[in-house]
Amino acid sequence: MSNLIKIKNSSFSPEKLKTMLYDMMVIRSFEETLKKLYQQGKIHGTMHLCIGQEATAVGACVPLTKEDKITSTHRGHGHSIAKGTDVKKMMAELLGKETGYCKGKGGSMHIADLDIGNLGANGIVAAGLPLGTGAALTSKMKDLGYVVLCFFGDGASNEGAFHESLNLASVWKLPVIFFCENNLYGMSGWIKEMTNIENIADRGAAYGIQSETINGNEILKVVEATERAVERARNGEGPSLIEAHTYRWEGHSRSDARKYRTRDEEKEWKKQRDPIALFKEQLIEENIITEEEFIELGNRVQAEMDEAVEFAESSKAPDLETLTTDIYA
Ligand SMILES: Cc1ncc(C[n+]2csc(CCOP(=O)(O)OP(=O)(O)O)c2C)c(N)n1
Repeated sequence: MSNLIKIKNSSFSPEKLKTMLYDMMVIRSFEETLKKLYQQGKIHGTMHLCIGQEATAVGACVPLTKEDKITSTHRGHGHSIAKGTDVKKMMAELLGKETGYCKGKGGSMHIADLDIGNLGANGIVAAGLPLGTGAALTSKMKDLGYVVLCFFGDGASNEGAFHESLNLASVWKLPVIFFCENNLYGMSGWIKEMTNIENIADRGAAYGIQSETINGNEILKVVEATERAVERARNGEGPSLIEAHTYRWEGHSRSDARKYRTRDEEKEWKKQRDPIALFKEQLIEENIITEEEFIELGNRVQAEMDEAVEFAESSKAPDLETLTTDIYA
């Protein structure tokens, strides 16, 4: 615990700190619920879960306003929830119902909500970076004042789109934050076999971008680093690259037997570095919440999830006649 940022020195009210914990718990509960619904055959296709990565999603969105934007990845449920995307409409989308964000025709990887600055999840690895860079260019050229934060994975940092985006964002001094969730694996590819550098953040130097590597499982460290980057962006000092170390507890997608890593490694991350447990302990240690209040938060999360499932299950499936509407190919 000694390495954690002291809450008493942080600028957040107890209420705000509890909201951060609550939001992380909602993300985990949302995905635990998806797992069950998937097993019951109520969710079709696949999905990519971010259980274990809740602190990066929530922490990175805390310093953003509603007007600021995010772009996400194929592993986007947590990012969306952290930015304020409606959980009920997300649940309906995953269950393929017409009350979902894409009327039930997009599923897990196509959730966006422009009203709250969520420019969307994306099935194409690294595609969120040029999209976010473009949105940041718009912000700068039209003097709109918003900042864009692009989530991406360690695997995505090997794509050309990553390098082109960083280069242009730097040259044009765009208000964009490149936020890498380094969870050690891209599908079954271990980072040490995929890159020959110590830190992905080191790549920022090649483009003249302010970069740092942080512990992505400690939410306040994520918040602090993102705050610094947001301030730079708002001051016209251009982009930043943040590499946050974290871990996805589940497989890459539902069909992954996780043969490329050991069960001991997984256990170690779950036991020692669970972002929710770490933050909860910290809040209890510093008398921000009690064990009873934590249980109460858990009950509230469960009620929110039950409501979302009820909403999704009682919603209508799209009519067959709409099969070819809203299609852009
Ligand atoms: C351009 C492109 N190449 C390959 C794929 C297949 N693919 C989907 S996810 C993934 C791994 C991405 O790893 P990373 O960026 O580290 O994100 P993580 O899954 O770890 O969150 C790959 C290779 C894809 N969807 N798009």
